[in-house]
Amino acid sequence: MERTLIIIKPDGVQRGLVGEIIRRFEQRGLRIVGMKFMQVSRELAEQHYAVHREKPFFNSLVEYITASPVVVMALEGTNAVLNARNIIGATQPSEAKAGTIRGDFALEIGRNLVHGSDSPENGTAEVALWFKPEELISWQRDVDRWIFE
Ligand code: IDP
Ligand code: MG
Repeated sequence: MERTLIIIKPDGVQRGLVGEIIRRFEQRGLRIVGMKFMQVSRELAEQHYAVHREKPFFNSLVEYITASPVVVMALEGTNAVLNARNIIGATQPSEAKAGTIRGDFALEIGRNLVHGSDSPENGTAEVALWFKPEELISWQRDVDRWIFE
């Protein structure tokens, strides 16, 4: 089943939005297969955002994600990547629709609360970057047959 990596960034943790953000993914039906609270190292941040290395905002992005602890989740489900990105909303919060996390709680692109993988391939790669195999649990929920057809 498709997997996506979700990070509740430092602003989400500092603002006390961890429960609210997890709730939105959970109520949609995505299944948690990994979750942890951690301080991100500069090395991991640079690896995770390697695609943005040449961008002018790269340094501030690394500063942002390493500034304070984060909550990282691996979620699984039907079209997990796309469905999670729809829950998160547009990268620029002023373009994010009401009802999305960024549309409801964020104002600025450099304080946009949540990361979500942008393709199934990156979902797989990012889950492998952030989680050791033994930190991921393959399991079934009794309700799965009422969420996954
Ligand atoms: P995404 O998080 O919606 O996938 P990306 O384009 O992958 O967006 O960018 C990664 C993160 O880098 C964004 O979530 C945002 O925090 C930050 N970022 C992206 N573009 C800019 C920018 O133009 N200025 C400042 N920060 C940016
Ligand atoms: Mg991205």
